[in-house]
Amino acid sequence: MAEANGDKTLRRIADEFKELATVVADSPSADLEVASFSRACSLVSPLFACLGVAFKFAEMDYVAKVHDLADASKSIHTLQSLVDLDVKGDSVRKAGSHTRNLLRVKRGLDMVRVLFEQILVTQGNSLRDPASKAYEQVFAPHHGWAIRKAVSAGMYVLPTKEQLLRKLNEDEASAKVQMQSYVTASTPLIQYIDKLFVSRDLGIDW
Ligand code: 1PW
Repeated sequence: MAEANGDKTLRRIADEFKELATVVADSPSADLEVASFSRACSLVSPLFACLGVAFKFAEMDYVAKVHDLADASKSIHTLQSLVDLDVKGDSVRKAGSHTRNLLRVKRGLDMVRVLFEQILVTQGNSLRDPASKAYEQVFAPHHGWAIRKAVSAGMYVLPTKEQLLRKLNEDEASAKVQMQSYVTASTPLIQYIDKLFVSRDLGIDW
């Protein structure tokens, strides 16, 4: 049983995102701390690692950007002020800006959300359809030909669902509960971040 094991990656992810969802549930103007956001995001990194060597680059990119947000949290308290500082400095879209990294990290969270959603409704042991759908929906529109090509090659060397669950120390039933819980909690959080951008006319399609 997964419960008997010390490693509860999925449970921790689900719990932290539930926390964040309650913070943003009240209002779109609620303050969300950069520190708690980046801490929750860092829990998702091992998931990318579990998807196999093909997603090493995705993992490295995600980890670096979450790390940048964690670093920013030392001097910037909320996500609102993080975005507003870049607006003031005219650096929203600049490579490496906190706001730009936030948008990329949000896409990582969204991709995991769609991935889980698809795993929950897909029969069988292959992750290829769930992962392809998640990538197509969230990242593909923003990636050039070379990256899309590399990712689609990576889809052929994904672990099976069974292998993924084993790495996560979950059985089918416990994984379902935690995945559904992440899907439910991450939805309002992702909407909240989108609103941070849209309400300032920054766009989210870049
Ligand atoms: C569930 C399994 C499926 C798919 C995972 C695919 C994730 C694909 C992400 C690959 C990203 C690695 C290459 C880096 C791309 C960067 O150019 C790009 N980053 C992202 C996350 O799109 C933009 O980053 P930048 O220019 O703002 O530093």
